[in-house]
Amino acid sequence: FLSTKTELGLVAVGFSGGQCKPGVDAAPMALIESGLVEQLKDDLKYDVHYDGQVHAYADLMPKTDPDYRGMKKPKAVCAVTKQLSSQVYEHAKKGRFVLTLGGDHSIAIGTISGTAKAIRERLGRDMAVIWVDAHADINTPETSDSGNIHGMPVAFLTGLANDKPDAPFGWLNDDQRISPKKLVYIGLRDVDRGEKKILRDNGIKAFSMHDIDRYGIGKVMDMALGWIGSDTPIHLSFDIDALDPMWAPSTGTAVRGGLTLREGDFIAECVHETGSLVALDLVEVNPSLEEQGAAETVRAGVSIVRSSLGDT
Ligand code: EXY
Ligand code: MN
Ligand code: MN
Ligand code: MN
Repeated sequence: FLSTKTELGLVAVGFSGGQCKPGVDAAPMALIESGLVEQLKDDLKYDVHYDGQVHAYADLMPKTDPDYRGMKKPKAVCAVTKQLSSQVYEHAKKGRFVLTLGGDHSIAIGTISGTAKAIRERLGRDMAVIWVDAHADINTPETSDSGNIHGMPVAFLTGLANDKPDAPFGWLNDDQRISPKKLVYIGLRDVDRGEKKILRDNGIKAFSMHDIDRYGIGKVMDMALGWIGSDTPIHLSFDIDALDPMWAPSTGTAVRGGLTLREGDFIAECVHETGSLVALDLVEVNPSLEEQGAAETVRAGVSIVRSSLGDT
């Protein structure tokens, strides 16, 4: 589904407005300073297209940003995701693999909408999404208790939460959305009551930690990829909090009982092996939360990216 196997567009997104803890905006720089770009070029032989900056979108930040439908910072998240959507789209429409380093998970509204639109235009195909996370991030503004938009991106991307054309997320069109039938979760263990109902009512495929304990990660990946079907472009959205805090402690909403780093890498390797992966988000690394665990968490993030891009 890519123009060549080696063209890669990199977007660094220093944005933390989808949740309340500062520091997640520093992740792209921490990942890049640990040598990620050189590794992609020198070890994995990618032709990396990177504008050399961590985007903070300061010029897009509104003067005032009152809550709307209970959402916190709706204008800021809207402006950033809309801009990011076109950045990702520009890479994807040239047939490049798109790697986005976040940032909190609200940025997936931008990344997935960008690839979904480009894949439809280039290939006439609907894209699948594999969402690896402790959380389902599928609250609507109305079901959310926190109002944090990083707990809502999937609801907007699937059209389960909508917004009027003139409202913050009114910019999202059908050609930028994904079908709930083409969405698969892996790693869930902290899902809100309202989210569970949404997953059930819409027949959304989800593999929780319980399923991973029962079947093992190998069988779960067979089932997850079987659900999507071969020959379908895949966008992988990887929240570092899917990993157990033992491997990734420095993240805003850590939940115990998660994936080992090896299981996370295995998921990434399996998705890479399909040959259908067109984009990857790595989100929610927050180097400022844990003095001890920050370096460990950044290393885990680098490992997931490398595994997704064919490192073995
Ligand atoms: N479900 C909770 C909420 O909506 O606030 C927690 C969401 C955490 C989201 C993290 C990024 O994956
Ligand atoms: Mn090139
Ligand atoms: Mn998430
Ligand atoms: Mn999460």
